[in-house]
Formats: sequence, C-alpha cells, structure tokens
Amino acid sequence: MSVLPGLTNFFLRLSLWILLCCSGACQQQAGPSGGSAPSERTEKARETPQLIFDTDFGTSGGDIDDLGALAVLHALANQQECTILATVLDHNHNREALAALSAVNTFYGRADIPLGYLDGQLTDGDYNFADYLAENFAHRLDFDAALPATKLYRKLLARQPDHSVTIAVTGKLRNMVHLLLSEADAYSPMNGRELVAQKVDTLFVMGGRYPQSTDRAASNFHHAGDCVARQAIDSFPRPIVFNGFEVGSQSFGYATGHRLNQLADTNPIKAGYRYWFQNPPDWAQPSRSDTITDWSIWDQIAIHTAVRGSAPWFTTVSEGYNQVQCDGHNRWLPSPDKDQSYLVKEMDAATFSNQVIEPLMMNRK
Ligand SMILES: [Ca+2]
Repeated sequence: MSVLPGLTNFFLRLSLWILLCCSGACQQQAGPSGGSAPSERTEKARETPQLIFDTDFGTSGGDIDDLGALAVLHALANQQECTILATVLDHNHNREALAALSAVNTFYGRADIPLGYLDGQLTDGDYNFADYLAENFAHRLDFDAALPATKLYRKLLARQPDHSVTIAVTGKLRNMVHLLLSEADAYSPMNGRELVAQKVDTLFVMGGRYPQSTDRAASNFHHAGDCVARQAIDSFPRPIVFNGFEVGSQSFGYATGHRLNQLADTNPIKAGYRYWFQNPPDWAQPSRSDTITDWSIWDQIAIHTAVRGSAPWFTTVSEGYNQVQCDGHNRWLPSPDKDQSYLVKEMDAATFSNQVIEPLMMNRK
C-alpha cells in the first residue's frame, strides 16, 4: 500500500530534479544531517562519468550481483550516461573470471575495454558462473594484454583529465590499497596517492553497514584482509560514497531479477544468473532453483549511484565519517567531518529494484 504514494513522490521529485537540471541549477542533494554532499563532482565527471568498475566478479563462493552490476553498467553506457574505462578484478585466482568479464563486455559490443586483475600472477580457478560464461560465450581476451590492477590503474589515470575518473568498487578494496601505495613509474611521476588525488573524482564503495555494523562484520570489509578496508578508506584522498548491506539487501526489500528468465539463452546475464541459481555456493544453498528468482542488488546500486548520483532514489548522510576497524566492523561517527557519505533509502525498495534496476539488467544494445 505504500508503493503508490512512494511512486507519486518519486515522479514529483524526478520532475523537479529534471527542471533544476535543465535550468543549470542541478545540485547533489544534501544529506538529512544537513551537511553538504561530499561529491561536489566536477562538471565533466557529472555529465558523463568515466568509470572504472572494480569487482570481485567470479570469486570462489562469490555472489551473483557483480554480474548484475556489470549489466547495469553496460546498459547505462548504452544510454550514453557513462563511459567504461576498465573492468578490473580484485582477485587473480581465476583466469576464467577474466574471460567471463571479457565475454560480457563482448556481448555488449565493448570487447576492447581494458581488463585488469589483482597484482600477482593469474592462476586457474574453478568457479561457477564465470567458468560457464567463459566456456559458452565468445570473448576476446588476450591474457598478455590484461594488466595487473595497479599498472592498469596508473596507466589509465595518468591519461585522464584532472578529477574526471569515477571508481566503483563492489568487492574488496585491495586494488585501492595497492594503487595508493604505488610509486612513480613510466606512466606518471606521481605516487599513487598523488595520482588519485589529481585524477579521481569520487570513489563509490559497496561495503559496510550504516550507521554501524552488527556482530557480523560488514559486507566486503571483513573479506578484504586485516586492515585493508580501513587502510584504503582512511587514506583515500578524494570523496567516498558508501552503500551498505542495508541498501541492496533482499532482507531490506531490495531484490529483483526474475524477469531475466524472459531473455534469450544467448544473453550472458541470464545464462550466468541461471547457472548460479542452479549451482549456488554453500552459503546460498537455500536459494537453489532451476529458474532465476529475485536476488539482492548491492552491487547494482553502487554502479547506479556512481553513474546517476544518489537523488532522487536515495538521500545521503554526509556529516561525519566511516570509522572502519581492522577486523572489518564499521560505524559512522558524526565527527570529524570528512568527504564521505552513505546512502539512505528514499524510494521504496521494491519499486526501485523492479522499475529502475531490473530494466537496466535486461537492456542490451
Ligand atoms: Ca561483489
């Protein structure tokens, strides 16, 4: 019963937002705390984000929402709402995951998007939908052309205009730590932190829980390794926007995807989701199904927000900062105020999932 008022409210807000944008007065919404939103994004970054997608796509025991996020990213690029600079894995233990990333990029007509993986040597893994996509869908992957993440980030960032690059991380934050700690090289005389400070606009992170984590350590942060998430977040020199467990979880009403069943079997998003539901990792066994059912959309929200911003779908709390412990627990503290914010539900979760995210997951050129 709350959907209709929510929808009316949404369209009123959307109309107002469009009017404001057309008059050149479009501003990112202030958080309910009254603080200004942190991402006073540069004109260029706001118009058409140049986006790097950093993902734990295809990890052993991993989730399927990274595949949904990749679909959303390509759909938004199809609509000229963003440009995809690179797709980067935050692991190096599954060669097939890289091939699967390439297969999806190829399906959407973007076979040439640079590919990266966590620093180190690529190894063969054995995981689920990534293996299935790598084996059954055409890809154009030259393993010699794929680069370790730090090298790829430095190469891409060095070429970009100042404050023009948006990064969305939907896995761990290991690549960010490695990048921030990197030294000057052939691509740039700047060290990693200087390079990020000069070239990056905003970092979007799916991770944590807000205003604080429970006894269970927070999503993604606790998988990153001791102090990794803390190190990345505390030392990142540009604004960070977080979406936590509660913004994207099926248990909080965020779930969609069942209409993927309607797509052709030649669509890798449908094929990957179906394979994952038929062969879920141990922790997701209760969801085993021969058809695709609705599922959480944490990573899709990170991508959607990185491209379109938070309003009118979310509000942001922007006064304070995200205190992350070495074990991955986190909580939002009201001071000191840093260039960080987290999303808070504004639009009804089911409406957002089914009417905003799912059509993007089903879109193709
Ligand atoms: Ca993920």
